[in-house]
Amino acid sequence: MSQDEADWELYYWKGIGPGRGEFVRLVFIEAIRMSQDEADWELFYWKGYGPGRGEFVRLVFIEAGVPFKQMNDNEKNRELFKNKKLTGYPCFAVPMIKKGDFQLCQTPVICKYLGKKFGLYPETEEDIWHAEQVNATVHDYIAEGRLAFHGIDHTASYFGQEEGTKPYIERFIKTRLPSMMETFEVTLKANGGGNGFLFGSKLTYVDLGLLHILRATEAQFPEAWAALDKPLLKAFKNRLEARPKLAAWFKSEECEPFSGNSMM
Ligand SMILES: N[C@@H](CCC(=O)N[C@@H](CS)C(=O)NCC(=O)O)C(=O)O
Repeated sequence: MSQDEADWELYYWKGIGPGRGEFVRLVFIEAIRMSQDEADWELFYWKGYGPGRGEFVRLVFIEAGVPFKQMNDNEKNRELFKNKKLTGYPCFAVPMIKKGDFQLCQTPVICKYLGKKFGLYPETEEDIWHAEQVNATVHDYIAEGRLAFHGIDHTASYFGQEEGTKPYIERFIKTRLPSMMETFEVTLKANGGGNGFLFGSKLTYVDLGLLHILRATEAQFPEAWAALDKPLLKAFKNRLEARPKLAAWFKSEECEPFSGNSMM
């Protein structure tokens, strides 16, 4: 162990009050807090299977301009999550974010947490709760869409159930897709006519979630998307995709193309 890595020791009296030792203790305590704050954000997710649920989280980091490290070694993640070798606070599945000792999973919860932390968050009490509501609907949509591609066995790969799951995909395209898109269209419209963001006059983590499912829908169901008469949603998607940090990300090599077999 190098000298730098050795544990610091503080020699002081005990039992006669904090004394001058307290000056030193406070410096250590604040330094530890700061080093936690400055620790890198890490995002645990799969690599090579498409943007997946990880993309909801990436878009929040990217729009906020906050650097993050992609922990996307599939073998290591399999060991941690499938073989249950993860230490620290229990997390069921990726995506998971980690900073210092803090780790958190469940995509809608992660996005809300980061949105609040990075200022991509509504301003009023009512908007905060409506944002929560719309965020839940966004994640219902992606979960139902994904399920349609796994109609026979939702824990197995799409490959192996391509034929059997076709009716579920057809039903999703005919029923849930238009119904939920209509809900998103009118939700957008409810905020001053629908030419800005979902809530108030600032972008939030929910706008980014909606952007992702619109992109996933277009990629997965190009015909249904083209036929969809939802002018506000389509303009919203174009507007958000053109934001400089997001546009740069979508063009980058690191941004994975949609897999085409589960909206992911
Ligand atoms: N409800 C969770 C679902 C997480 C989830 O299903 N993650 C997928 C990747 S998108 C996974 O790796 N699942 C492994 C498993 O369910 O064991 C969320 O929104 O984060």
